[in-house]
Amino acid sequence: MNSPKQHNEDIDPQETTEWIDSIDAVVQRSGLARAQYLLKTLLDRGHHHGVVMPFTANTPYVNTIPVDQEPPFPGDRELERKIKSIIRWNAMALVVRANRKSEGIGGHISSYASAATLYEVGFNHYFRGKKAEGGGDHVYFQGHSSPGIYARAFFEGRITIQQMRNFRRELQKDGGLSSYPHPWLMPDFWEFPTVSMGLAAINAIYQARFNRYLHDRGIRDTSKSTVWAFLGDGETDEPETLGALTLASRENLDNLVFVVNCNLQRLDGPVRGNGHIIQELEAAFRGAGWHVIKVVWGSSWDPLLEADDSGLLVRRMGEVVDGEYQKYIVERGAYVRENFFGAYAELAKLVESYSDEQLYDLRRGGHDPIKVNAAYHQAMLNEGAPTVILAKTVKGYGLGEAGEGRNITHQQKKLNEDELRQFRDRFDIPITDEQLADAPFYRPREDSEVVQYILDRREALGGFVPSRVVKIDPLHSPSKEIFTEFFKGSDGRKASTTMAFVRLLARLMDDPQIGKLIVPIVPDEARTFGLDALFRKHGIYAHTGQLYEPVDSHLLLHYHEAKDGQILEEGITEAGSMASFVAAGSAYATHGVDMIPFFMFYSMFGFQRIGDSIWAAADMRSKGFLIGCTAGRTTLAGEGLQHQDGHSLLHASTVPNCISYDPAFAYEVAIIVRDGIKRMYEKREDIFYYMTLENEPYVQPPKPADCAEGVLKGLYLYRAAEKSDGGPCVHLFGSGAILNEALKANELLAREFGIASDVWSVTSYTELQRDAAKADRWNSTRPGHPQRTGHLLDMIGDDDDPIIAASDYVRNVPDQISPWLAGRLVTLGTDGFGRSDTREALRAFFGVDAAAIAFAAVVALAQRGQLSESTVHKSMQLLNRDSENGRPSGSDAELTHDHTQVSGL
Ligand SMILES: Cc1ncc(C[n+]2csc(CCOP(=O)(O)OP(=O)(O)O)c2C)c(N)n1
Ligand SMILES: [Mg+2]
Repeated sequence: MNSPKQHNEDIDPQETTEWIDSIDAVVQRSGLARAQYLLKTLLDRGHHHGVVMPFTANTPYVNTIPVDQEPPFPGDRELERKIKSIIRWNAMALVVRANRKSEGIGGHISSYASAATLYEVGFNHYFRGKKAEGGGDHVYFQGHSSPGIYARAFFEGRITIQQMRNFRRELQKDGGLSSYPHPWLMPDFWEFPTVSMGLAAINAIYQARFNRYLHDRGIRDTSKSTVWAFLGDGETDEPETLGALTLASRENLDNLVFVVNCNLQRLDGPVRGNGHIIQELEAAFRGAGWHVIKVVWGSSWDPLLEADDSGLLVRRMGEVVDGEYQKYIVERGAYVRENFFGAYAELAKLVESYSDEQLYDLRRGGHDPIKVNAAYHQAMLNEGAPTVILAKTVKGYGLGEAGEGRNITHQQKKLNEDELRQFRDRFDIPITDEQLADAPFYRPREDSEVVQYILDRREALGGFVPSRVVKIDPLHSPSKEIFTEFFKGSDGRKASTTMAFVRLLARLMDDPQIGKLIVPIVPDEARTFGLDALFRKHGIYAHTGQLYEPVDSHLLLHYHEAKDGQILEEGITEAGSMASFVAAGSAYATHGVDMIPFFMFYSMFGFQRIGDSIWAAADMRSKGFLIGCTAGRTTLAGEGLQHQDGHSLLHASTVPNCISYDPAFAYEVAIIVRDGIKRMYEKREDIFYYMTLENEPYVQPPKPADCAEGVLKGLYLYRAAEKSDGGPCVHLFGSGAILNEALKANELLAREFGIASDVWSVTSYTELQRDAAKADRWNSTRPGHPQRTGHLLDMIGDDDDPIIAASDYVRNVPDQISPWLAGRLVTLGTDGFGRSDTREALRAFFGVDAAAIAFAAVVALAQRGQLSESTVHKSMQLLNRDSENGRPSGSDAELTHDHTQVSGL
């Protein structure tokens, strides 16, 4: 009945024409709404008769906004064209000059060349600066279009010529310009680090949602702010780009606009040579509930489309694949005539009166300010859904032979004199033939019409964009009592560090000063961590409020959503949760308000899964606490290798402004959180915290006196050795839940072998290592001066007793400190894959339990000649060690990795 053949073939053209005439007449007489109603009714009727329409989320391959609905252009087109041309030139010169000076320094010409109109219409008419009502817009610039953004700032007079000369050479004396947007390297300029593809998209979505959250909670009026994200079409292949689209529509984020620059190319070649990236994206975005505006064709196509009565031109537009469209740019007009229009006699006739040159000049929509403005204008009016603008452009626009539309264009860094001449002529840049070879920067005089125009526009729109402004008073830390409660210990009751932390969080949220600034974020694991206790009191944020009665409403701790809810329960998306963390943790800069995010996640699915997003948070100088829960390879029993994290602390050590801790006890957690709030929000350090928490319940001891400094610096003596004169002695380092194993080992060693041991809690090997390395650097340039030691040496000094360091993490974590120790460091860790079993079995298996620690201590002392061979043999029997490999007797020998606990056996 409904074979595809029947869909496509017109078996009765006269009947077809009658139907078309009818709908035309309805549109003319009664308008679009009536036409929509009739068509919908017809479709329903057809459905009733069994006419199944093939599903399509696509509209024809033409502009979404009809010509007669385009608003008048709001600016001076001629002046704006001149400005844009100069910016194009300077952006190109920026890269060309940098690469002449220093071969291989890189930079990109062709991306901005394709996006110039998209940005310039935004700069002149839409992007609102920080002085605008409500604090302005948040604009995510495509990272490698930075040359164009610098060129504009140079035009605006806020980047010097010296900086322009040092593009990508930041280490020069007079400063330079960072390759890509970066709030550390250019802290007054860039707000959002974007160049890791895909992250701008997801971060922009959650930024827009966070703006709503601030509004709904009465913290900031963000009703006037728009979040703009400029993305590449190739970039949409990243899962992060499209992965959170439905959140944006579900939350009705009409404060969000994506602009996808569809130049049909990525780095190596076409994005969808055999298809249509614009159509593919249209379907994805429409399907996800976004408002889609396609900007495919420039105004020069309007008369042709107007004359296309039969719809054949539109059909042809949809037939030609992207790879072929790319070819039309590289070939000349005759090729376009023959291959595009020539496919149908009717189309060939349509352009009979056009010269080849005119055909070649038929522009794409993304290069036409009128079309781009119409799209932005509509995006601003659109309500109830986010908008995406899919703009068709040409990669390397204006580069001509040097790379316009060519596959190599992404890598083009240099132009010869001829190519520069072509560029100059095409954009009418007032640079003489003599100056040309030098590719000089050009800035019109301050009092020129163009400079005044652009400055006036920016003034009217609330100041320059991008600009990063941090204007905030230090926050007063919450009262000490909130924390000291945790110093008392759990009075014989067992509690995990996670339970202690959640109680601390609840207390902080009740604090009159900072309570409302706290943003608990969780990806569907609130119950696992005990965070559900906060649901009822603080509410889960939902813009719509709760539209249903929860099934557990009769329970005290019921699921409770509210418009002013404080908790961000993000569902199963660590990437989305991290994007919320970034938005909250950078609110001090983006909104001038301190928000304190606590993002609690399964530690395995943190650094390992979303490490790049964490790096972006670091780039963005975000503050807050990442809390790796259910941490530790052996402490999370039963879950097996995908869940058991034994390495996140190693990952964390690589992020320069991330302070990481592996606390053992509740009081350590409280000390760390207190200091974190103080350092980040009172002393205004741009750092953030990573803290591992476990779910093993044990008695939480009271805080020993004077340990706070050691907790924060990474190491303190928890239990001093009971030394007998001349008797053997070791240091036992323990972290997190494994500190308890070290304490048990301490007793075992004393009882069975007469070995005294100091037990130290090591809260952070990374902080110890950083501190020691810093002291080394300081000392290296001050020979003959009193040398600095750092906390590790202050504590251990030149004591050469062996150190047995056990943690629930890979051995590389404690190994970080080995260069500074006089005594032998024996590290016990959880290298290799995890497996599911009880804690006891896992700790024995990996060799991080009390027996393994004690055995390692005996062996280390024997190797120094402080114990006899017979003691080693005794310990092997007593501690149940296999004589083959020192591991527990009878344990699985088929290991993927060698977990031998004590090297040198
Ligand atoms: C995650 C990530 N992978 C790879 C790159 C390297 N890279 C930089 S630009 C680019 C091509 C971009 O193509 P597209 O998104 O279409 O942008 P265009 O330059 O065409 O505007 C690539 C692969 C990157 N920046 N980030
Ligand atoms: Mg592209």
